[in-house]
Amino acid sequence: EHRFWNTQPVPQYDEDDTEEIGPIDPVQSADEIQKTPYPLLGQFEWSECTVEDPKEIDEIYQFLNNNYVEDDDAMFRFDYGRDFLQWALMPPGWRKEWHVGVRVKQSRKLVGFITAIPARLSIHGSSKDTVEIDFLCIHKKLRSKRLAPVLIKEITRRVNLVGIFQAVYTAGVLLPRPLSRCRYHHRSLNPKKLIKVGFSRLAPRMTMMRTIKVYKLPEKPETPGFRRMEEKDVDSVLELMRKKYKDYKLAVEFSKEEVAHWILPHENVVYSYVVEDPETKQVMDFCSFYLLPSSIIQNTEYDTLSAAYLFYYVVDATRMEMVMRDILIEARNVGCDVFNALDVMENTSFLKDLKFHIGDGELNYYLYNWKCPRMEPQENGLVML
Ligand code: YNC
Ligand code: MG
Repeated sequence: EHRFWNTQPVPQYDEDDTEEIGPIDPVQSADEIQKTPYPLLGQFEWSECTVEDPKEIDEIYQFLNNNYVEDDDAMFRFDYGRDFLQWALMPPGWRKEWHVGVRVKQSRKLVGFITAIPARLSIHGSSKDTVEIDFLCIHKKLRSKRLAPVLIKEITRRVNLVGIFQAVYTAGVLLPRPLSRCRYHHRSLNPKKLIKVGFSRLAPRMTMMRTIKVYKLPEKPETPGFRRMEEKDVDSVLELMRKKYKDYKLAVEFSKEEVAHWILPHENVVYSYVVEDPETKQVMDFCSFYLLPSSIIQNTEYDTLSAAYLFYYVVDATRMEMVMRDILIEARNVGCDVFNALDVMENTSFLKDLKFHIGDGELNYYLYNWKCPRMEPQENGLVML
């Protein structure tokens, strides 16, 4: 029943789980790869987006703000900001030809979008140059016309042209075939607002006052040596990540430039902290979250839900709960209503004690053109935006 995905180099549902690791389709030589873009229906054309241009990023922002991912009940829609999108789409090694738009020829209106960024991954212990695919979106009025497969084939062609044949992507929908199936967990920071907008419900036999008390957090972080990450910490964070992330079956292998890009604090986008040994001043731990609000689709009182998402971290097990409580505090202090975390990495070791509740949102991880054994969420060290 997957007219498109059944034709693609991905494991199919009826295939046995494999112990084998490797590509599904053989590597193609440069002259085997089609040089011209896939054809689009007459009224549409391909358009490379200039994301560093304030006008174009605003256009992409508006397009995604109106058409991108919603929850199943259509109550909330992701509201990736302009600064966030520029950060997400321009990491070291980014390429303009991988910011693919579809426009209506006559009006120049943006109606489709898909992106790739380069990422070196470690998959079951071996390194691989891949891309991360994200922000696939088609205008609401053009849905179910089989346009998505054309966008996917076109980005694949553009990535293949530079000699990359594997990709990683995540989606809420179930497709052939997830490498790992993860779940979101949510920690209320502003329970009153979350209840008012229908994100959460008052538990049976609980009053609003008691609920607020349950989720109350200290005023400021309490781990000795906890502070914001600075430029001088990049080498230490890189070192911590290199040691830790090789233990996961799926992880990014960041360069120093990538640590600086992805982890250094960036107002309204990404927030990162280190724990410094109070005596030696050595960086012992780091942790980070990114900010991704959602539009509240129909509420007269509020139009935005402010959410933090747990991003990368390396924290010694003995300090895990304390450091994670501290970043909840930081997120609350920058105005977040809720803190979200997947069940990946070591997250399940603190989710319960820190009063996270399991959500109904699922996040499936997929690899394109790579067969390998499936993995449990806690074996997964990759966080996508
Ligand atoms: C999805 N999210 O199953 P079959 S996540 C992949 N990812 O194909 P049509 C998807 N495929 O089942 P529509 C998908 N959603 O018949 C649907 N599909 O084989 C498949 N929503 O196409 C679907 N953004 O054009 C079906 O559907 C085929 O008009 C149907 O368009 C889909 O960014 C979509 O959720 C999602 O904007 C664009 O609904 C549209 O409905 C929409 O008739 C709201 O499409 C926003 C939204 C998706 C967020 C994301 C990751 C995308 C990964 C794409 C796959 C990348 C593969 C690797 C490529 C590089 C390889 C190298 C090297
Ligand atoms: Mg379509």
